[in-house]
Amino acid sequence: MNCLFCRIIAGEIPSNKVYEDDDILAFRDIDPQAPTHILIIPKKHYDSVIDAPAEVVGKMSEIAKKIAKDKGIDANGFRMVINTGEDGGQSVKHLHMHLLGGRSMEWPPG
Ligand code: DGP
Repeated sequence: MNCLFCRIIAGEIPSNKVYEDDDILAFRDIDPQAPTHILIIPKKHYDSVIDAPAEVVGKMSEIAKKIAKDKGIDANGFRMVINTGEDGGQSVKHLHMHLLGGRSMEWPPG
């Protein structure tokens, strides 16, 4: 298995888990870009959002909202980001959603 996130799901690589069910795992990003930076991933491997069914992306969104509430970043606001492909800045080729919060971010301006 050479997919990094599949190895995290399998427990071969440790992670700081914040949520897990039969379909979804969420864990803290190793290189946080905000005070709260959590990755939400499906346990079934999809290279990117292009390959994933709507139900999977929908469930990831619901879990992200739940975690945002649990972590107390819902009141001030947060971001849910899915980087896709080369130009989208996707470095790990296993679908993942970034949940970022805890301070305002610089983009978009204003
Ligand atoms: P992206 O650039 O959208 O593909 O985001 C990949 C993220 O994965 C990036 O923010 C750093 C994170 N990451 C990479 N390797 C590991 C790891 O081994 N453990 C954890 N927790 N996060 C990782």
